[in-house]
Formats: sequence, C-alpha cells, structure tokens
Amino acid sequence: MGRLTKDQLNHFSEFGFLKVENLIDPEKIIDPIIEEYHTVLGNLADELYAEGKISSKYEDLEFGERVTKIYAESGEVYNQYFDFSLPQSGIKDDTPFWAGPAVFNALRCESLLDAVESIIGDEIFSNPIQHVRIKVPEAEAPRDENGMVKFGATPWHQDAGVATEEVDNTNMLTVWFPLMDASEENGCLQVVPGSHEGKVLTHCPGFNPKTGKLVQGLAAGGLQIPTTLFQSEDAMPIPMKKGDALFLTKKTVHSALPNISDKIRWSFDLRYQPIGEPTGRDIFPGFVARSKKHPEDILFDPTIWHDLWEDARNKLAKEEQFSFNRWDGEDPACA
Ligand SMILES: O=C(O)CCC(=O)C(=O)O
Ligand SMILES: [Fe+2]
Repeated sequence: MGRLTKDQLNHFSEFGFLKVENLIDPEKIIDPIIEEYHTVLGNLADELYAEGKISSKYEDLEFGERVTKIYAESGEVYNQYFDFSLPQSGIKDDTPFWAGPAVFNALRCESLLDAVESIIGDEIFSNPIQHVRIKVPEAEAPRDENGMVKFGATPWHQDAGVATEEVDNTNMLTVWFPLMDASEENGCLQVVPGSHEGKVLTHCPGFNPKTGKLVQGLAAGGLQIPTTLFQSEDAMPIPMKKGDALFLTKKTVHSALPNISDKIRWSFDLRYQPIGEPTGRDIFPGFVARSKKHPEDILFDPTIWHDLWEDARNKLAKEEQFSFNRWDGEDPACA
C-alpha cells in the first residue's frame, strides 16, 4: 500500500529527501493521537492548576489553543509530558513521558512501514530517537532569560549529528509528519537537496564552551551546523498536509522555520533502521517493527512498549548519566 515507486526511490537517493503524500491515514492514525494527547494535556492542566501555576484549566478550548494558553500563562514549555522519548540528561524517576497506544499505533502504521521497507529493507527496527514537537505561536510562546523562544525554530542539523558516533554505521531513516497541515508560516521543515552526499558536518553547541556565551541566533544548548559549511542558499521549504510524510537520510541537512502563525504547529519525527545496527542512543529502548527472519520478535503490544520506556527511565534515574553530545564546540567553524 505504501510501497515506494522507482522514481520515488531515485528521488530519495539523489536529493536525500522524499515527501510522500497521503501516506498516513488522518482518521485512523492521526486523530486518535490528538485525542490521546487531549487526556495528557488534561492531566497536565490539573497538575499546574493544583500548583497554582495557571489560573484556569482552560477545559473548553481545543488542544492547540489550550496548550498555547497553558504554556503562555505558566511561562514554561511542558513538551516532555507529551514526548515518547526521554531527555538527554537529568532523567529522574518522575520524569514525565507519554508512550500511549495511539502513539505506538502510529509507529506501527502499516502504510508507513511499507514505505520504510522500500528504503531500508524488511528487517525494521524502530529507533528510539523519536519525538512529538509542539510549537506554540512565537507571539505567545514562553521565552528564556535571553529573550529566545523556548522550543522555537529548529536550527540546521543532520540527524546523525544529534546521535552518538555509532550511528555513522547505521542506515538510519528519519520520518517526519505533521499532525495538521504544516506551512512556511507555521514552521514546516526546510531541507538542503543533495546535502546528504558528503560527511557528517561539524555541529556547534548553542554556546561557546570557553566563554559560556550564547552563539548568536542560537537557542542555548541546541546544536547547529554553521551555514558556511553547506549550501544554505539551496534550502527548500517543504509544506505538507496532514497525512503526508517526509523521509530524510541521517545526513540530509534540515531545519524548521519559526511558527509565526496564530496556531500551534505539531509533528512526529520517527526513525527506523535495520535490526541489529546501533541506534545512536543505546540506553533507550527500540523495538522490532517488522521482520521476515524472526516474525516472533515483532512487538505488537503497546503496554510492553510503554513498560520498556518506564524501565529505561527508572534505571537511568538511578545511574550517573552521560551526555549524548558528540560535539565540543572547539572546531574553528564554531567560533
Ligand atoms: O520538527 C522539527 O522542528 C524538527 C524535526 C527534525 O529535525 C527531525 O525530524 O529530524
Ligand atoms: Fe532532525
């Protein structure tokens, strides 16, 4: 059903990205996710209200307006409550996450896996580097002490650059899809066609490690490839409809535009790879999504998936945690 054509595969290997329209059923896959997140938001609202961080639970608002109001009034972004992964540091035994059945159902979406299979083969592992990204309108978004939007535009990077070095030997495929229509105004992705052909480029931390000062235009902590290192003038925005999916190689240079609209922009980004290759975040759990060789290994049970994440969190909370960052900012390109 979702199998890719020869032309689509050629486009992917030539340019390092491919947009596929109508790949993910909005009613069967996406709407249940939105419904599930309604409950998560309700729980968050209860918690913040009880703590006196918001003056109302905003129960009558739809998801986007409600999350915007809650973030704006509390002055904080609570995306970790919705995310189906864990933070890269500071994990505690009460760090929130959401690994619910509608999310798992999306990771297992058959038409999506058909397309993934066309690119990486039929032994498919769901890589644990995966996120939901909720971006409230910049005009209303909470800002940090430097006046930067918290969780705003995504800077230029390659996904290989935000994983550990082991991923250099892994055929990791990124799948990005919006939970509503994504446009240039609300912050769709931008890609640099052909940028996947070279090596993993230098990523610079959002601050200079020597001076501790912020690198201009960068959110603190975020990694970014300096625009001198790639053909930024070739950047191409990729507007997408709800149900479309965008495939990227691990070396395709990409970013996301700021959300200057008056509604939220939210999306899922998932990753898949052949079974047995390193994930680049080995302390997090992935699962076998498809296998002809070992069908008995395929995970179909959303509660097991949830428990894998809970076990990982509880284990990591007890340990000393290291940072995933493979970049130290010492490269002259970062100056
Ligand atoms: O959605 C975004 O803002 C960035 C997504 C991204 O970089 C990715 O999916 O790899
Ligand atoms: Fe990315």
